[in-house]
Amino acid sequence: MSSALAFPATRARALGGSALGARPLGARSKRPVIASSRPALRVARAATDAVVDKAAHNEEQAALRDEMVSGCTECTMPFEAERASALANAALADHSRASAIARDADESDDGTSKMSLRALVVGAETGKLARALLQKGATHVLVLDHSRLMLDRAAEQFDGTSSSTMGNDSGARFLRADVCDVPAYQGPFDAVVFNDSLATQADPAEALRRAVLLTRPGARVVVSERESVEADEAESSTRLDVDALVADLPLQSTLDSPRLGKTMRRSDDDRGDSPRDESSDVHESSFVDLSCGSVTHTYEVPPLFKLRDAVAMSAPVVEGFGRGSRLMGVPTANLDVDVVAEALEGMRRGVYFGFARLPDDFKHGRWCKCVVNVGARPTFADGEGVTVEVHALRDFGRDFYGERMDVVVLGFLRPEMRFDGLQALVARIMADIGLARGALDDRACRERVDESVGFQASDE
Ligand code: ADP
Ligand code: RBF
Ligand code: MG
Repeated sequence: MSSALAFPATRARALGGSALGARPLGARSKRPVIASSRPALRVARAATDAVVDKAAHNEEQAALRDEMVSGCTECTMPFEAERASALANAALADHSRASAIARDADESDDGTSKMSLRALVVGAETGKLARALLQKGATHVLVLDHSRLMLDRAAEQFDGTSSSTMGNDSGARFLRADVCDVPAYQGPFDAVVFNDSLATQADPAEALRRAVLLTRPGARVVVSERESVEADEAESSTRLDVDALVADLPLQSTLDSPRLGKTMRRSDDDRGDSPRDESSDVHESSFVDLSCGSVTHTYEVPPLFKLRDAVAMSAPVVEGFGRGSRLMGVPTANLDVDVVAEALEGMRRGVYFGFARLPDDFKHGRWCKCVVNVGARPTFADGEGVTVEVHALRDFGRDFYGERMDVVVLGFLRPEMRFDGLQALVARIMADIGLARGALDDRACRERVDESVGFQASDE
């Protein structure tokens, strides 16, 4: 069964300037060739090379969708309402923030909640999903699409509705933009839904990474791709491997390693040391729902990115690249990687938080908070090789090359990624530092360190 939606003539309603056309570094990206059940898109994919220009790709997608919309006065999407409802449930149902908001609303005198729940929808379609999200508890929904006409159509869902969902502060907003170009201040989001849009991104892996970076701990990430019921074998076999795309992202899914785990233990996880059933974990966080003509995957950003086990490292501080992260305002003590090689095993590239100290320094011997980057600095062309860089959140007032540094890594913040320049990287590092401070202030986190490593963390 499918519901029909009549589209009357429309006027431009999409908000904001075009974020399309901004060409980030590395705009040329490999795009998988994916078959689509929609003829227009299939033609577009077949016609392009594997290597495409992102801006051109987005313009092409926009044109195709504009054409699709302008060519239909009555648009029928299979399972439109059912699918919107199922996706909104996946994004919000049992969401701890959604229940907190409901509690908050219950407790407030006028029944309105002061808390917000922000959702990001990538792929406007007919606007039904944005509407379902608002009905099911989201307070803000930002809808992205490359096609202005598609956004206009989706926005029409909200014409004539009560002003309570269309005020400046809450409700749905429509933005013609690429998900990779959404500025951090639009978030953080509690839910992100790729609404049949991931496969048509210029670089699906990068789009997912960027989206996850816009989320807050505990957020849901839902990826749903439409698939025709009569999908043949060839079509099913070229389906996006979403689980593979999220493999490097801090999403709750499978356990990569029993020691560090891709899955960071939830702060409220009371399963203690009881053995985890790995297979059931997979199904809890990621499932494929073939109803409503879609394949849907649901993931969760761990509420607190705590590692299952703390990782202790102790190594001399060596010279880095001399580029001077101090110029960035973020000096990083580079640890001798040969000395910490064993600890690094099983740690994936990315940004971590924990505590650090200079054990041989009387004045600075106490533990202080730190952020740690384990990675290859893809923003810069300074070559291969993983480095371990520790930025201590303390003013030492001096350099300490050659001295031993102890580090206890407690949590994972995000995967390492390539930024469009120094400014963007520094802005993100500042956000990392904020998140790390918050996580390390958490009493449970500190107590766990005290227990597992046997030290009393300084209050700095
Ligand atoms: P390099 O490229 O040689 O690593 P950086 O510009 O990253 O140079 O500076 C790092 C050096 O700054 C460290 O090796 C250390 O001696 C010093 N330093 C001073 N304060 C800090 C701090 N808070 N965190 C890390 N390193 C610091
Ligand atoms: N470099 C990157 O290229 N991408 C990153 O995502 C990245 N994240 C970092 C996060 C933190 C908290 C720190 C301290 C460094 C990070 N770096 C990253 C490394 C940075 O490029 C490096 O410190 C400087 O280039 C100096 O070597
Ligand atoms: Mg350094």
